[in-house]
Amino acid sequence: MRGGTVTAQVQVGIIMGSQSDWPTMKLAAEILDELGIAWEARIVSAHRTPDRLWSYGREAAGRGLKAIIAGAGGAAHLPGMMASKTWVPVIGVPIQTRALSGVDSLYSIVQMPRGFPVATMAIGAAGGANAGLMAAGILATSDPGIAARLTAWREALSASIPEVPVDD
Ligand code: RP5
Repeated sequence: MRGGTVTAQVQVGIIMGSQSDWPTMKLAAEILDELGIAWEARIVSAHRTPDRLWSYGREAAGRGLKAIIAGAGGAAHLPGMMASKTWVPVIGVPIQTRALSGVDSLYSIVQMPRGFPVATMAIGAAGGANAGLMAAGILATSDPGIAARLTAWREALSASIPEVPVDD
């Protein structure tokens, strides 16, 4: 089974509808690794493995997960269905698709009815990375160590941005 720091209590679940989503979803995992947050990754498809989705959602809170990052493309029902099964915050990542460039994924994830929210990120790579940062921010509210590492990460990013543009 794919996971980050195997000795630590997993705090973030990264789920996706297909193996083909992993290149986007692993961008979230890389951020979590940088911030020292233990994660696990699972393929959990709303359409192809609905029973897996149901049991993952039913067990999420009891297993100690503090956030679930859910990525899917096309008819992307996974994040919303997961939000219907658990109160653990669900962060949705719209996968960039070939047919409709991910607008289909975005619209499938973002328009949740009142009562079952999904925190929806940008389409594609930026959304994958930002999902990791969003999960870290949720954990940082109750973990000073993560808060300190996230603050340092953000400061390093700001410091890396040049003030003056140069020719390519
Ligand atoms: C969705 O269908 C997955 O999340 C994926 O983005 C998309 C295509 O899946 P594959 O046909 O590549 O397995 O369920």
